[in-house]
Amino acid sequence: MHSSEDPRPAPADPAAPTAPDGVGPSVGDAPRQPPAVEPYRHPAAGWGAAKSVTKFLVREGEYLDGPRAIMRMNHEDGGFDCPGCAWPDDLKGLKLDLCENGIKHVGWEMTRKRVDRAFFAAHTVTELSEWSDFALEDQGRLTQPMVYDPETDRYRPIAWRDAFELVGRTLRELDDPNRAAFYTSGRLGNEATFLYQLMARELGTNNLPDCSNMCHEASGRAMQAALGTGKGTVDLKDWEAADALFILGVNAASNAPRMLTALAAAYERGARIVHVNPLVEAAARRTIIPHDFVDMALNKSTRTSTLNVQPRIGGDMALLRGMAKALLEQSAHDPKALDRRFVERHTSGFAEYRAVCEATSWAEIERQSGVSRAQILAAARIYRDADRSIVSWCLGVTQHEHGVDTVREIVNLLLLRGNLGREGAGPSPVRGHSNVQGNRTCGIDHRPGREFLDRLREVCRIDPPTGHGKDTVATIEAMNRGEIEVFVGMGGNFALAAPDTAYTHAGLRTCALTVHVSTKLNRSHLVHGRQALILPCLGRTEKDRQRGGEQSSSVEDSMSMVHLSRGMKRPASPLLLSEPAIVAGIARAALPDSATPWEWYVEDYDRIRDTMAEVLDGFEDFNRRVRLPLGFRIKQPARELVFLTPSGKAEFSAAPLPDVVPAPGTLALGTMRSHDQWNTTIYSDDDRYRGVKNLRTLVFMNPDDMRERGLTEFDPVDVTATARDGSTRSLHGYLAVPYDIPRGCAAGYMPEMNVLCAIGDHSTQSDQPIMKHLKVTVTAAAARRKEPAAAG
Ligand SMILES: Nc1nc2c(c(=O)[nH]1)N[C@H]1C(S)=C(S)[C@@H](COP(=O)(O)OP(=O)(O)OC[C@H]3O[C@@H](n4cnc5c(=O)[nH]c(N)nc54)[C@H](O)[C@@H]3O)O[C@H]1N2
Ligand SMILES: Nc1nc2c(c(=O)[nH]1)N[C@H]1C(S)=C(S)[C@@H](COP(=O)(O)OP(=O)(O)OC[C@H]3O[C@@H](n4cnc5c(=O)[nH]c(N)nc54)[C@H](O)[C@@H]3O)O[C@H]1N2
Ligand SMILES: [Mo]
Repeated sequence: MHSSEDPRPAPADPAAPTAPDGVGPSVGDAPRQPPAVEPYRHPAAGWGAAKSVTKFLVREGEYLDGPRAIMRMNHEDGGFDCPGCAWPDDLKGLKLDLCENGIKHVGWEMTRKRVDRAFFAAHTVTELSEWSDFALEDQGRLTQPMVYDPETDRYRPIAWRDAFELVGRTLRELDDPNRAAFYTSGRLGNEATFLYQLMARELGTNNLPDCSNMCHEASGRAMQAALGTGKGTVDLKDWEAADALFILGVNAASNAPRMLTALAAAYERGARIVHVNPLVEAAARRTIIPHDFVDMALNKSTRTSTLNVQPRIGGDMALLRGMAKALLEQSAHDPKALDRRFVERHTSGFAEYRAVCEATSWAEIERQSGVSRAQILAAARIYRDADRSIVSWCLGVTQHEHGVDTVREIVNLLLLRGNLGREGAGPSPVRGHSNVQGNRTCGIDHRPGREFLDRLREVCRIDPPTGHGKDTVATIEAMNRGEIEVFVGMGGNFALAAPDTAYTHAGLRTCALTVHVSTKLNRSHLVHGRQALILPCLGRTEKDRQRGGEQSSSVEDSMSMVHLSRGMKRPASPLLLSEPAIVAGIARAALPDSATPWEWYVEDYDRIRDTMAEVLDGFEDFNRRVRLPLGFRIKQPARELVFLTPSGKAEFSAAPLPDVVPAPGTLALGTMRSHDQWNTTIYSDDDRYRGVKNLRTLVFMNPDDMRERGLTEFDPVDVTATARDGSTRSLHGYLAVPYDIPRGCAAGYMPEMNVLCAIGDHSTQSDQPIMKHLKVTVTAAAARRKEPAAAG
């Protein structure tokens, strides 16, 4: 077990689960305790959450600073925005609007532990590569810029000026700017985002891969095509006004915990809530409202679900189509089942859609969804009875081959009853990172629109490239072909978050230079190019002092609210720079003759915002409006029933149903997060709401599927994924865990299981890696081996 004082990795365990090519699964803090699984019988949030937070704060030594900072989080009077998730702030702004995982995430950033030069002097990169991902991040905050020294195989300190010059020179020497790629993880504030994309485009490339490419790319593409907007159209007021909420493919209690408050309030006022998920997650049961300490004291919980539907993995589209079919059938004698006036006035393509619904048989719908007709009718009835419905979704819907078609089916269903452009109704994707939506709004897009580029050209006086750049998957493929020489990661942990771990690592190692702007040490620093830099930056909780005084950055939440975030803590080290300052430093070095006033921008972020106001739609009067108590909401034409689509109307989509039924002997496996992790950051090996303790290397399986394979609880198994191109990837020694999941389906944790996601297995609709639908076989581990077997 790794304790905080002992930075050494756990001794190698020969029976430990293994993956190919020495790519080890990342394990949490207590890997050698015996695993346990038992059903979780308590409401979500409440005391379990409070206990877990206390344990975390004590472990992180944040006992003094933690609570005070947390009181400042998400406050209208100028605290910092919770870096945890993209759920919007409580509109009343008065209560403590926070949750267990937000607190952990803030604590993670505010830790007192430090990774200093002495640490890097003491450990070679080869040695650090053997450490678990937990152990790496657990060393604390990075303190100064470091450069890789191949002679000693160590990182050594480098002055900021020299670091910028190294990046600048390497970029200047490229014979083509498209040999560089600039990754963004969704934490980056809007001002830094704007400068970052400006730098890439001034250099001459649209190679702007981002975490959205793995997350909500499908949602953006689908809604753009259907409604002429890449975003959801509702806000929290709509959530408060809805009569029915449909929650698809999101584990809200863990990944958007503040949604629990909205669900409990909705249930209490009589709204119906339907959860669609192969697993019945904690948010589909009961909750104690995360910040309601009175309810906590009384142990008073609220139901958060009317109906739980468990489709097979990938079965959502068939289920939604079944609901639409039911409505259309019923509309013959029930005018409420179909809003004909809305459909006529505001939509296009209805006749084709109706025809495809009629042509799809109930037998096919039941088979593809894995849900009985009776249950589909029950969901359709709730939808029909509600005057105002919201459909909300996350990765369970998007990370599939047919993610775009499924999101379009969500829109189809909403259009049938005119659930758009009015209070309490509409599509509401739950975004991931706290500013991933803002990143797109502010220009991180490898397929930028014409209008945006024209405005950039005019206002910023640069000549931006117009062709499509590379997204995440294309970047990894290009690296492996030797076409990318410089990789810059603005936050995130690309080496672990991206699919096909071994292939991604091979790609990163081909680069001439890898640069990571980070707050903590992670795997991406160890899987490096011939030259490598770690550039440590301020976190969101920290004071950002520039020439013009203390600065704030803006962020946009899942519901298009833009507001300011201001850090309040002393920086973890005096040598940290802000992200805008780092971008400006690199830009100046890479573009010495640039007319962009990089340094001037960084002195006062208001200046960046003034330029953004001229370039970005909906940002007029940015500096004033962003200082309003709750910020401002970006105007959305679709919300006003103005559709920027070719037909000028909302478009139905009549796509055929995909075949998602697993071939005999195979399972559809979805990769997902545990409760105690934040993407690639693992807090512990527990997954409280699913009742799991001390185990991450597991496969959740239907008990009948286990029986069929002669497996019982905790039997070691080999998991082999077969890619479209026929290649296979395996994990060995994972433990089978019986779970309430439909037959033919299985689940396990990201990022460890990225080893199984072939690079070529990305959606032909969105290019998103198909992380929720791996085609796998699970078999008893060969001979219950004692030694790790060679991987296939
Ligand atoms: N605490 C915490 N918060 C986070 C994160 C974190 O790691 N930790 N990550 C952030 C990020 S970047 C993102 S994108 C979001 C992710 O938030 P989620 O989308 O909730 O993330 P996942 O854990 O991948 O879980 C997806 C859910 O989809 C379900 N699912 C799997 N396959 C299917 C399917 O075919 N159909 C349906 N209907 N459901 C399916 C799974 O059972 C699971 O409940 O959360 C954000 N918030
Ligand atoms: N198999 C599988 N793979 C997945 C997914 C899945 O569901 N299944 N989900 C995908 C999704 S939705 C996403 S969004 C990606 C996540 O991919 P990323 O965004 O790349 O990964 P994170 O784990 O969120 O990044 C964590 C790192 O960010 C850095 N960091 C934290 N705060 C800051 C900050 O304020 N500034 C800077 N510069 N750095 C900071 C720290 O160094 C930390 O180590 O993973 C994807 N990968
Ligand atoms: Mo995400």
